[in-house]
Amino acid sequence: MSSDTTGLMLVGIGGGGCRMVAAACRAHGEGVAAVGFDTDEVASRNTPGVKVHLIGATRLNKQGAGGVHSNGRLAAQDDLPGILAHLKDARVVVVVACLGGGTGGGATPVILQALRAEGKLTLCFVTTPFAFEGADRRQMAERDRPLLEQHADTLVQIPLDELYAGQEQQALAEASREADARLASGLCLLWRLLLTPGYISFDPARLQNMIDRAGLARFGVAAATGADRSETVVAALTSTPLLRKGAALSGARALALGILAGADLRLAEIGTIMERIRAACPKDVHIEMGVVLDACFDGRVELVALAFEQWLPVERRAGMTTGGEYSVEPLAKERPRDSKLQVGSGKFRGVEKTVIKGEDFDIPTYQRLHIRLER
Ligand SMILES: Nc1nc2c(ncn2[C@@H]2O[C@H](COP(=O)(O)OP(=O)(O)OP(=O)(O)O)[C@@H](O)[C@H]2O)c(=O)[nH]1
Ligand SMILES: [Mg+2]
Repeated sequence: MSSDTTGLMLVGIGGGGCRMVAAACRAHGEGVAAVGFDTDEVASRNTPGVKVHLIGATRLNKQGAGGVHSNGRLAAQDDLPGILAHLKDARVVVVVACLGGGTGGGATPVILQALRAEGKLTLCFVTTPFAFEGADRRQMAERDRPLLEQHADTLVQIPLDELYAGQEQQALAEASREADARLASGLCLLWRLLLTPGYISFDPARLQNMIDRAGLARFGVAAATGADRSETVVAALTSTPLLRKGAALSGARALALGILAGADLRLAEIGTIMERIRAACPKDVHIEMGVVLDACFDGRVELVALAFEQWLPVERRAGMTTGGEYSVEPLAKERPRDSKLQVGSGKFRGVEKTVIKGEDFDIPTYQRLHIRLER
């Protein structure tokens, strides 16, 4: 579906990213402008709910990036014009990818960088691998993170270990279904908040303004029913593993909060929710809130929150474009790019090298850091 009326687009990259976007679309029903990109033809056919386009097909024979970061990057670079054509009507692109694989980790920074160059804003959700997936995948994810921070306007990192916290004794299939459903329903709630004309609205333009001034963020959702639902829903939100870790609310510089409820939501309940949310945040936090009333939420209250760790003053943004003299420590995404365009050799011939602070990130970590591998 096209984004031309809303300016919003949801994009999955790689196998996990596309599956999550598909799950969010299925949870929402009609009306989500969404698309996916993957290198793996078999996986791309297994995402009911979203159309997934193959990238890097000539280079990778439609077989996936095989966990190799440079394959994902090259696939995105090969097919960048086609990728951007699918996103041409969007002003704000919400990107979802799972780090640890080659496509999500390699293609996502390339696509984010190109979207920024086209003047679009990006809100990027990435999961990082489970501890049990091993050190290699974790290191790959850690390697991807600086590039994502550099190219996304707002980056939300979701460690899978935190998403699954408390579910360790559950069967893997069941736990993963539940956790994916939770993430998908979070994205779906965000979409409802943005697209349903609310009494107090939080529209795509507001989100656009927030992600333009923010950097890193955390994401959480919570639901409650019953007489004390306005108290319990805030308690549930503040104790959700994704928002509890790193004291996300108590350290937030800005907060986007959506309250989604049925027609039975009382004014006093909104008051209680906001009072408790403010109490959980620093005094000078900037809060943007929206309320959506929809019959599908009858009897319950749901909260969706994006807690921003950074919040730039508007003047600073203006100063950035006019070369202003502000002395605030630059955020990762504003730092002068010290990655340089360099031409690779061999199978990387003609392709942009990833050089950050003089280090060539195309060289495997163990070689760059001179780590001896056990055999
Ligand atoms: N929550 C969740 N995580 C997933 C899912 N599939 C994969 N992951 C995670 O995502 C990481 C990357 O896997 P994929 O998304 O399949 O990798 P990819 O981006 O397709 O890359 P290649 O397969 O190498 O082309 C894994 O290490 C897992 O941590 C999923 O369905 N749900
Ligand atoms: Mg894959």
